[in-house]
Amino acid sequence: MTDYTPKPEHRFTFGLWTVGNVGRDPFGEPVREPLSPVEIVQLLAEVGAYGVNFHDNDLIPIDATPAERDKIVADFKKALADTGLVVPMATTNLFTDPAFKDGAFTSNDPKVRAYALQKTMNAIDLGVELGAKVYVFWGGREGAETDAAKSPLDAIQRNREAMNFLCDYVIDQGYDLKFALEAKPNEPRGHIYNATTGHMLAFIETLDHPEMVGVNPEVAHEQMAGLNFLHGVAQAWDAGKLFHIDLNDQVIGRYDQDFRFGSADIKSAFFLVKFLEDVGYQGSRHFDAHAYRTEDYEGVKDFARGCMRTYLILKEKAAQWNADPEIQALLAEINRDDGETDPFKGAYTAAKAAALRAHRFDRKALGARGLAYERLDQLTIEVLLGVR
Ligand code: GCO
Ligand code: MN
Ligand code: MN
Repeated sequence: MTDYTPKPEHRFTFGLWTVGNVGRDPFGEPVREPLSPVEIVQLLAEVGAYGVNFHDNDLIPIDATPAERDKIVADFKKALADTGLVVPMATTNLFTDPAFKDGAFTSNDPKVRAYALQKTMNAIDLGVELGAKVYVFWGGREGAETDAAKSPLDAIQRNREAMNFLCDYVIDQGYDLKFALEAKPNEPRGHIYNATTGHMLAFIETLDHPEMVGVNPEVAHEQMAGLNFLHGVAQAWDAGKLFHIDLNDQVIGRYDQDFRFGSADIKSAFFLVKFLEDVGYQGSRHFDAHAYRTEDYEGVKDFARGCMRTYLILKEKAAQWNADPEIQALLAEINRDDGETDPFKGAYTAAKAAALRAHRFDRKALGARGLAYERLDQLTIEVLLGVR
């Protein structure tokens, strides 16, 4: 058995808001006493995390005075230095305050839009001060319950203006910082603009500085909508845009459950880990999830340890899958190529097109061939169930 101890090279991070979640939900009061940011850093160090991420107001209350801010930042920096934890990512809370009830960058009120920009500039400064290299934008309130209230075209345009403004702000400050846009289809709004990672990837190409902007896909956000998360991640990777990733789990079609990574759909989690490891993704493995509401802080530690341990077990399973001779033989057979199509391969030429048109295919044989995907999938399940 391998060692499943989390190490810095695994890049496991958690948000202050994740292990610090006190279990409030729309139907019930908190079930855990709040921890201070310093206590959360200590908890994360105890379970073996590499980094801690935060929203501006996870660290500094929205009404803090400058003196209070300075004290909180100093205490937090000391906790980081004492534990060795780092801050790879930061973000802005643009959803809790009632000012953002109709969105931040997409609000109909120009004062709210300007306030959102100001709040984000301050939060970027804070993130950079603490070492963040990735800045996440999750527009939880950037949406609508009724399209009577706002044209989606206005929303797209306002969002673009905000991103362009903030990219230029970062360039102007000389910060070494990239943006990662996080999509979600709904919750807390009835509908959220740029609902999926695919929407975000298309939107990014319309910005003034697309090279600075990538995505932060989240497992639960695509699965809520019944989508295949891995396919969105692969598209982001292919586009060179996988700047960050939010790992958690979710039953398809439910509310945003934020379950422990790998706890609901182990097979999807396996193919996701296998993909990230196979392609050599170097970014944070950020667990944007929280413990069940049934838990005390010992349970929160079980939750956090479980996220990392499951990731490492699945990483080991992925290596086993890649090394399994029977699986590899099936893959070789699936991808068999007898060279028949070599004359037409690659980029178009008129000669290739003519040769392709003249070629006679054995269509019946193509359709008759069994692909053995049942066998392959069963072998995958047996790797996962630990019987191979
Ligand atoms: C959610 C989101 C958030 C964001 C966070 C960082 O569904 O609430 O996933 O947790 O990831 O705001 O931007
Ligand atoms: Mn989420
Ligand atoms: Mn998230």
